Amino acid sequence: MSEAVSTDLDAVVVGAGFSGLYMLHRLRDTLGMSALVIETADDVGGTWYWNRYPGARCDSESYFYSFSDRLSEDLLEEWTWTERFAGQPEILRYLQTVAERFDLRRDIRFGTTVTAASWDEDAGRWQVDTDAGDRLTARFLITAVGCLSTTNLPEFPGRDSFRGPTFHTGLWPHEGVDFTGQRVAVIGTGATGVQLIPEVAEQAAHVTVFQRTPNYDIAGGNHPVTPEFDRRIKDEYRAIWARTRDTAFGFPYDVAERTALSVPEDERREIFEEAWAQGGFRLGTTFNDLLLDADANETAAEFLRSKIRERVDDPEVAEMLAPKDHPFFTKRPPLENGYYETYNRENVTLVDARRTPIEEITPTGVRTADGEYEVDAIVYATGFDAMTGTLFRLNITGRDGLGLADKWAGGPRTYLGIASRGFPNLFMLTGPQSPSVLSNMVVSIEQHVDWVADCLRHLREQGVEQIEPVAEAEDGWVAHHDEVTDATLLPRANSWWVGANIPGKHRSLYPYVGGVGVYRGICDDVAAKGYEGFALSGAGATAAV
Ligand code: NA7
Repeated sequence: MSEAVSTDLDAVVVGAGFSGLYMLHRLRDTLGMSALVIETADDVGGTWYWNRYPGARCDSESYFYSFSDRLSEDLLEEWTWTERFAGQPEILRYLQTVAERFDLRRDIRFGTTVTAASWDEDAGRWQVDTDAGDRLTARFLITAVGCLSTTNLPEFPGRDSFRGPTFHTGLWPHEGVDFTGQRVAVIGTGATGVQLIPEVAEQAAHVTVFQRTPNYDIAGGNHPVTPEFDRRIKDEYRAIWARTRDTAFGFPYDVAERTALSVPEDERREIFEEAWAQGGFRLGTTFNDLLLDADANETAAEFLRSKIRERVDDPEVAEMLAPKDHPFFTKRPPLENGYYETYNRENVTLVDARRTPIEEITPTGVRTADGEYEVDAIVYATGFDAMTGTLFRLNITGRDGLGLADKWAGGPRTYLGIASRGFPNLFMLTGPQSPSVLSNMVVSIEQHVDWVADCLRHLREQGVEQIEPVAEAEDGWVAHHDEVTDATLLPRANSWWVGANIPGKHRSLYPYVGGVGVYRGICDDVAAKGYEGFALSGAGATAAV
């Protein structure tokens, strides 16, 4: 924690990950505004600062999980990714490079956490308090807190009685952990567990994995980037970015224009095999109805189950790993590199924590209905209170003392997933009801930051002091969001996308599934119409729609 400051600014930004860094650059260097970023960590990186567990890797390909030419053409040319899917240390180095290159750190207050943010109606400003005793005021409050930054540590009875070390993957020690010779319990088999388990199994004496829900893990197909590939990508970057901005998920490839059941079974299998061989999320783009039609979805689900059965030696273990209780892609499918083969090792045991749930953590291990598993260390790969967890921890209070958490007790209510009525001059980058985690995050981050920057420029040019969604626009967006959601299979699974992993959390789809290209079109249209759906007020305001 550093010395307390009291400052009046154009904008306070919360968070110094991808979105906070790019937002600061646009505010300060493009718009010439005064801005300060508040960041809990002692350096930049956000998600990539905290998630240092063994095997931590991005599931989007590195060449498009990076800032586009909108930030810097030179950086695109100079930076070379070493792997198809970059590991955490490399992404962190990339973000540190961005911070250095644009001299961003001087306007970031590290080691400081926002404790409250309140709208001061009389002053027309946000008042932001921090745990360092700062009292900042700013016209605009911009949250750049990421979607997966508040960890979920389940309240198992006896959890704190365990005598050995415990770790959460999202708060991994910087110095690393040596599991050599240890018996390790890993709880959780989401995208994180699937990356971590093979790495820990290489080192530990024994790993016991507690799996509550098996996932449809897809082959990652990670490999080093060749100089030829790197050159080709750099030569094609303009076209690549153009495509990412237009497709459904922000990846530079389209969803095929055919339904799964419109092709004969053997041909369908070939299509799945080909996508499987390419690795990554391409499997989800093979047919255009996998997320819409249960029968179509089942063809992909069964293909993935067959892959598990091919790779896992023990048929009983293979059946435990094969998901049957939810459609494919209704929970985020992890990408795996050798995950299933890990269960062929002598030193790995899989426990079905659905059939025999974890009853308690004891001083010496994990107890299920079947008995106690004695271990030396416990790794919680149990995920996050996604999308709203961190926003609520900011204790945001808007007009008339309205708390954001109170307003959203029955689920998020936003306009475009970026603003909420009752909270003037607040922008939430990759907020709930925007594409965010249902897309290539960096493409969605850039789109949000650019949209906010353009909006702030417009407000300045028009002499507008306050911007806030009107009720009809917000109601309309929530209704549209729900309609798009209900047309898909996504509500059918107990995923963190619907908040099902957090006891008591309102159940609704948190990210927007209408598509990155469609969403961008809607946002651009709103801007082109003078920020339709927002009330603009203050000296010189010209529109209130
Ligand atoms: P996830 O995907 O939320 O996975 C958490 C895992 O922990 C998942 O297998 C959960 O089972 C399991 N879990 C959570 N609570 C419990 C309890 N109480 N008992 C047993 N098992 C439990 O988090 P990740 O960190 O893996 O990934 C988050 C995102 O990061 C990922 O989707 C990517 O977008 C990047 P469940 O499935 O809920 O039955």
